[in-house]
Amino acid sequence: MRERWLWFGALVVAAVAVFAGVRWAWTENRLGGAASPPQTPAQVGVGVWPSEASAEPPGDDPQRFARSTFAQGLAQPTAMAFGRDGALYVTELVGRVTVLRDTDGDGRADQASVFADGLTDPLGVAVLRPGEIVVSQRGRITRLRDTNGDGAADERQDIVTGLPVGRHQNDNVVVGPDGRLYWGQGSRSDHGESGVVPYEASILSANVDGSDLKVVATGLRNPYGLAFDAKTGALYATDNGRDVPDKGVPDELNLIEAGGDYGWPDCWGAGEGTHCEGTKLPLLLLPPHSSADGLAVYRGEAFPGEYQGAVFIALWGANDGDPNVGRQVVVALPPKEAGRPWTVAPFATGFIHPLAVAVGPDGALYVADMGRNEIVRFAPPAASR
Ligand SMILES: [Ca+2]
Ligand SMILES: [Ca+2]
Ligand SMILES: [Ca+2]
Repeated sequence: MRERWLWFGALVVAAVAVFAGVRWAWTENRLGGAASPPQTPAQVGVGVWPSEASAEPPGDDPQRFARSTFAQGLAQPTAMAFGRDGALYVTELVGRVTVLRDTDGDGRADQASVFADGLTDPLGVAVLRPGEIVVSQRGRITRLRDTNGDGAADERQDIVTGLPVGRHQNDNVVVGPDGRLYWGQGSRSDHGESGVVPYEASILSANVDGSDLKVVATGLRNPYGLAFDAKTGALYATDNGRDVPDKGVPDELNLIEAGGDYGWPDCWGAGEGTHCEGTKLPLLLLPPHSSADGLAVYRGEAFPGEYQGAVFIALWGANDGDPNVGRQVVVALPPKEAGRPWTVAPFATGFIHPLAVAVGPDGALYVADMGRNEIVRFAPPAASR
């Protein structure tokens, strides 16, 4: 599988290199940025996995990063978001939202409390303000608030309902720089075999009260993770490639442009399949069936400067259980010079099913491992701080 993948990657690089004549004007492609001219696949370089010869993942090297367990005993954590007060809200697949706090700053949570339960398959959480959150649960976006300061939500309102569900559902949710909510909306089917209904396989946005629901971008089969770059305003989203035909459809990292069509159901990878005309290519191709899911853009100050603007992505792993696919966190780096493709390499291994990634107010990287029911923290070793 790996050799076949490397061949595929090499062919993609060769094909793109032949046609790459126009610089990737990425600053023009930011969501809400200046209108960009129509792009054809030939105009963009697509990064492929892995971009470098394999070295020890930096997150596995204790000389470079201190790895510790921030919290254990969760129940299938799916998404994480920090509040301004440093509290970490974690959705768990059992239907719960747990709040974790590290009150003494030792990098280990010492308080855990249930903020809400009775939710259905929550896969996303965004913090509006301390004590007020938005959760993406199956078919609904729900706003929850703790009005009396006891640490548990006592107000609950479904602000968007009737979202399409099936094979996938609405995924993670974030607050954009414009104050609106943005979330990924997965497809009901693998490749459109049961038709495509409005809103499915897209990036959606609404006001924080649920009004003014809009489609931001289309053609994303299951955009599980999305994140804004706090510095540039760019919006990134992962996507899980279709299963049929089972010949190695890659997962993706995408830069989301308003109005963009990202190819699903018919077009995938770097212009494979059919009906690719006018669709947006991904920034990066990731291994087929790796399940590229949660992601975070690094703008903290703790990590070495080379990680500024890096996108950390959790690869959950193969749903057929193949232990050699995914099950790691990778780091995608923007090109150092315009016109070059993004690069991607392993960052850390040793997970069962990493799913969510967040950057803390301390600049550390937090990874929720759904397989181990724990949250792992990566920080520079104390000696180098
Ligand atoms: Ca602590
Ligand atoms: Ca309360
Ligand atoms: Ca795509």
